[in-house]
Amino acid sequence: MDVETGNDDAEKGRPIGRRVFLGTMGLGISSLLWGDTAWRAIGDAMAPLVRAVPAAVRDALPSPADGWRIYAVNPPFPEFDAATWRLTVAGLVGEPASLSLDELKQLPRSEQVSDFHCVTGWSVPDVRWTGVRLSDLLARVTPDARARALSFVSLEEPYVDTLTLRQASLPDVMLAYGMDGRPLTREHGAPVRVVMPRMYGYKGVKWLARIDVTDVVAPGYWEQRGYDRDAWVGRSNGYS
Ligand SMILES: Nc1nc2c(c(=O)[nH]1)N[C@H]1C(S)=C(S)[C@@H](COP(=O)(O)O)O[C@H]1N2
Ligand SMILES: [Mo]
Repeated sequence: MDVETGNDDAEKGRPIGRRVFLGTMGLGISSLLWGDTAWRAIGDAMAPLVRAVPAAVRDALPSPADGWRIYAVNPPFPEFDAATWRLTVAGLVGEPASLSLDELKQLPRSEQVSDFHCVTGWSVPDVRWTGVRLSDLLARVTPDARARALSFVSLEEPYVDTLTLRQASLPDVMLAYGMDGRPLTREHGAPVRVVMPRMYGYKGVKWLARIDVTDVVAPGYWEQRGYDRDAWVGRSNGYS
């Protein structure tokens, strides 16, 4: 296993030649290599999402000045109710869990500053995330020997995405309940979203409801539509 990326042989999504080639080019140049056509095609693929947001919701969006674009596949955004919300962790684990937000916050608190990149080309630098390292949560549920992947299921159906167990165990993978010093807002996925800074934003499931621990990697929402499963920033182009 390559510790820096979490890859191992079984998890390589692409021929090694291309991966190494793009990997050495870095984000800026590999973006150029995409060329206009590929870039536009990806932009167009996500444009309907933005148009699908009802006017009332769109008006509530934060100013574009902060760099974020708010995405949802099935607006309006799910409503978070602290009295009923639970994060369920189930599947191939020794100890399934069902945690309230307060219980989740009792797990070791972690904070990091990282850049956020959407595969369509926009980024937000220096986002300060507060939450729980996924590895700390996994330690609590103890995945069993067959466990290989995690499916992150959103309250917003049918949004889902996955990480392999190795990827999920990288130290900067978090479940975030705070952003830039404030509780995570509804449009950004309250109460909790997945944060995987080394991969494109579509891996970061908002309005998280459940984590299924599985023995196979089930394709996520955008992966079912042709985007790379291993969405390493600068080393995946969004197409498989
Ligand atoms: N539930 C859900 N999570 C989601 C998405 C979505 O449409 N629904 N979009 C993803 C994509 S493609 C990106 S780039 C980020 C955008 O985060 P933001 O809406 O907080 O800006 O959310 C990710 N998580
Ligand atoms: Mo995205």
